[in-house]
Amino acid sequence: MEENTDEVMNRSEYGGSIPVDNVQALASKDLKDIPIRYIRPEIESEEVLTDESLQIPVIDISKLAVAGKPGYDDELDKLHLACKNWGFFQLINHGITESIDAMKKVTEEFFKLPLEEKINCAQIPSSIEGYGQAFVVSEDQKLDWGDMLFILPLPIPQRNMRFWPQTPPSFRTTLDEYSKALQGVSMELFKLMSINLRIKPATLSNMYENCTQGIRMNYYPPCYEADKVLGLAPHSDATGITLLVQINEVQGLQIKKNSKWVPIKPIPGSIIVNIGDVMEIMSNGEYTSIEHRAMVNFERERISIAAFHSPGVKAMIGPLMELVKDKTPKYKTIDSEDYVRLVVNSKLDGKSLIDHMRI
Ligand SMILES: O=C(O)CCC(=O)C(=O)O
Repeated sequence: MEENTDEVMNRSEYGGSIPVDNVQALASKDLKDIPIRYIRPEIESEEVLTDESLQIPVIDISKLAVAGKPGYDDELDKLHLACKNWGFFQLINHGITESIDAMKKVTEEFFKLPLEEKINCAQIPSSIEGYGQAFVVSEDQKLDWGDMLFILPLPIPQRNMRFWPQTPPSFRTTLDEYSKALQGVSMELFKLMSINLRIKPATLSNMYENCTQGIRMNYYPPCYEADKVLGLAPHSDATGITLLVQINEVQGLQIKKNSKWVPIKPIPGSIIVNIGDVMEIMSNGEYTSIEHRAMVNFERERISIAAFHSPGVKAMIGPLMELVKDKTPKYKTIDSEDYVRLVVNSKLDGKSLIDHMRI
């Protein structure tokens, strides 16, 4: 697990987040009132669907292992429709249960550590990695009811080990293993998406082979005003695809469908996959990134682990040439570094980032 300090310095030029209070510590105090910066009056007027029959598609990736086998074509179609119409699906039979379980365990242990230990991995000015909060870009911005540990495990030569916890002792090897396992699953998904988008399989795999992978471990403490705060503000992911798992059965993820919030019920052991803005842009809008948010529980903590996969730093972010040969591009093309700068310096705000890219 080596690191290359030159590259790490380049990464830290992207900018960071303004430091704010640790929410886990705040929540452990006997608060009389939740500070106003966490209160989101808009939540009250937004409709949340309670009809549990509306759920994201479930994709069984074991049916997609060998082309032509019974069930293959149907599952491939299902995947295409999930990417087009939902931008979200649950992936089952992915074969990496052991890595996920191990990662869940060390993440839970990390957040249980006293604050003095966790801040050994704290964010530093101008860096997007570390323990703290992300996307705080102004002093009067509303804040999320949650803390996070964000690490960029890939590409390996650019790892910055100062942000990798040393407690619990197996954290680093577990994250290393988890990162590889998830990269494997995402490459499989890119291969299948290439078939569905009718582009050369090498187009996406070349772009994502040396991908930038960010893993964000989100900790949402319980809140006695859980109906007035947000664990994570509404946003679409700025990246290619995201693979998300949650540690316990406490629900919190909601996605926006037809202007209403739909609570997601994760299937135990599944991975929730979503299309990010980069994939929407590259597919010239054929696939859609979807706004989602994380709610907080009144009594119980919630922990989720999101793994974001973006093309390598040399890639251009724009519609794939193969898809706009005979069509008008709907999005601009910019280089990866400018795109990352745009992401890091924006607050989470629905799909506003992709609006900057729309032509
Ligand atoms: O906690 C969740 O379920 C959502 C996490 C998420 O959207 C993110 O980390 O970007």
